[in-house]
Amino acid sequence: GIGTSVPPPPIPDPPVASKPRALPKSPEAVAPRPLVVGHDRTEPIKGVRKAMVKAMTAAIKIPHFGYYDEVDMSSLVSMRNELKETATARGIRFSFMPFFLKAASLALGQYPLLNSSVDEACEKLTYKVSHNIGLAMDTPEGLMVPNVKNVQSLSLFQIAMELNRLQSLGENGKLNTTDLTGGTFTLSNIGTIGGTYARPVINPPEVTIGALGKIQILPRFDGAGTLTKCHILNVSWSADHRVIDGATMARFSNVWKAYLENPSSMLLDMK
Ligand code: CAO
Repeated sequence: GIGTSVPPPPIPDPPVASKPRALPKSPEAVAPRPLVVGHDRTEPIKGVRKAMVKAMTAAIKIPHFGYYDEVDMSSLVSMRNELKETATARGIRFSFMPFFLKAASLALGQYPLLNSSVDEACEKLTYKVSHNIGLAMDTPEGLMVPNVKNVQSLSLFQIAMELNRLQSLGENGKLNTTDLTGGTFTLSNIGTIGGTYARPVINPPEVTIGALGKIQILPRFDGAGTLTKCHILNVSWSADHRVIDGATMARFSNVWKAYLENPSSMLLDMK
């Protein structure tokens, strides 16, 4: 009743094992105990979540083509460590995202179809001049997709500065309409949380999205057949199969991957 409090049951001491017990072959049967706390709660879907309902309901009508690959990031991991020191000295956080975005922009230069937009009826394809690359951002308010404008004309450091700005706005719920609209292509670095492969959903009217997994240290054979320690990143692309064929997606992915695997080659093609 009110005012009386039931003390919690004492926590039993763990059993002292005299000799190691063999592991049970299957989980031991435990009588289920109902655990009911509080009441079910219903709330209206609003704000960022409501925007997600609208965008994703439209997106899922698109026939998605999935293409997956792995990228050896070993060279890039050491290059990033060097550049990170310089960037930190300039007061800028420097993650892998500037490389992912720049490599995407360089590859989009070769495959501009993947930087196009389609109208809702899918009757017109617009090739976009700017590479406004969106990044899925996990913010306190939920999923937001701000974009870095004109990645094709920014240096890695300028991309990093812009990402720092967008990230701090995102953390404080202050992203504005300009930052959130006009994207032409999206990357989702879910690898900051974990995972390998994903199945990203296209952000219409864009036609391509890539999801990046967590960079893992794994054994791989090099060209000479020697087993080496590698930093492996998994990428999962989704493309709008109404307008993008699988071969184009695969060729684009190969170019993007080659830039990341040979990061100094990016210097050759950067403007
Ligand atoms: N694998 C391993 N480590 C990674 C990594 C990856 N794929 N990506 C980033 N890291 C590292 C960074 O280098 C950094 O380490 P250092 O301290 O050594 O620099 C650390 O993880 C933290 O990175 P960060 O989060 O500060 O910065 P970021 O630029 O890499 O990522 C952002 C920014 C916005 C992409 C990320 O914060 C985020 O929100 N990710 C989730 C995206 C998401 O929700 N996707 C799903 C969308 S669909 O619902």
